[in-house]
Amino acid sequence: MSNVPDLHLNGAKLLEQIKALGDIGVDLTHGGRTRIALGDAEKTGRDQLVVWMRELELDIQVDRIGNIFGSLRSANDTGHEQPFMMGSHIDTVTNAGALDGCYGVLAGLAVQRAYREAGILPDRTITVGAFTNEEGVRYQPDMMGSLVYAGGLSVQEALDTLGTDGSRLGDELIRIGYAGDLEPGAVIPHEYLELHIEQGPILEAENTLIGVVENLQGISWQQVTVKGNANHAGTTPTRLRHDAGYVACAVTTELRRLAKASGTTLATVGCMTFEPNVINVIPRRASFTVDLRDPDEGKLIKAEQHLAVFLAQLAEEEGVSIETEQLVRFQPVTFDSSLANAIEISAQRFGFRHRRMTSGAGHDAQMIARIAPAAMIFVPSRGGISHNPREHTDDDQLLAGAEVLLDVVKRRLTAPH
Ligand code: HGY
Ligand code: MN
Ligand code: MN
Repeated sequence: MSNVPDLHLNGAKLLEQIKALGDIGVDLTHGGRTRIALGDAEKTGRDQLVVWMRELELDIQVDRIGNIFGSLRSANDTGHEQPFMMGSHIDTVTNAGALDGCYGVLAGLAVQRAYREAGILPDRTITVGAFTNEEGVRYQPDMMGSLVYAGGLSVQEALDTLGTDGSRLGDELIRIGYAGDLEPGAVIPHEYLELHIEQGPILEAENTLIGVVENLQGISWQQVTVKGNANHAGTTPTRLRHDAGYVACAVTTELRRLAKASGTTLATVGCMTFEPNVINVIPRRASFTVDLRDPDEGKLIKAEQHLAVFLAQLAEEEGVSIETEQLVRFQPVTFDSSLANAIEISAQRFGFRHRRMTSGAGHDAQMIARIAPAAMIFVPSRGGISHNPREHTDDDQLLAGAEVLLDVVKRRLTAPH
């Protein structure tokens, strides 16, 4: 007789909590919500999550980098059992959708709620984590809380990180009341599973409901600063210019050419500022960011090398100086095949169309994969849109993803392996 418990997902509660969390930090001017890590709106989101964890009578812990954990302990867990962990993040980019990160955290609570509502304890402790600063908008690197948790960045270094606004991360953590005392990584998960929206166009284009995420592409973030000479826009011949603005735009154009030629490398210049930023003055300074990604480490290195050579050439030709600072460098990650197979079997069991795929976006799972078997489940994003107020996944798709999550978890907890 199978000892897999008969559990039921409370879909209405999950959808209600996704909506309620999505209402925190709403930006009525530009749309969406903005809960930048460790800001006031994110604190409100954190507080709301803790209330929902308390309602489930979870054992709540906060670690020194502000990661929040809610555990539904098994009957024989004296506090040291390696939990089955699910999680993601509740911080957002600016004018974000309501699902990125939040869906995975709240679906994890829904799994724990299914046990609570059935009046049973899991055979293994189930922990849900909300990791600090996944987006890396204010403090780099992104996936910071899970990176510290996985031992990839020291707590002290993370706490001393200065934000784009000059604030110190550790001070903000204290200010919002989430400077916990649990040592990050004190509890190593037995396995980790993250449910997330795809944030890309593939599942929708293929009319497929479940993404079995086998791997995640490499990420390289750089800050580039170009120093030229300010001069009069009307009197300075082109050949005499040292135009930092032109250099920044030339790099952006070259990166698009490189990406198209490569076929798999993606290149994004997301931030760009000029000084003095005046209509009739040749920019003396340009500062911009470069986000390069590729599933293949060798191709990512090639893209970085091509950029470095291109910058050196431009500096020579334009008579400017160029400095680069590496903000993030994560190699591609392969997820656990046994967990991926379990996700695929679960999707088959439900009769959901599914396909194996690579994650284009970075996720906390890529960090936890350093210390435990980890994998991800994707559901479709309408129009492939994310990091945008128009981010959307249909309710039945959200619930299908959560059903697969619950199914995989309850079977992993009861299957000897
Ligand atoms: O940048 C990323 O891919 C993630 O959203 N932090
Ligand atoms: Mn995310
Ligand atoms: Mn994101």
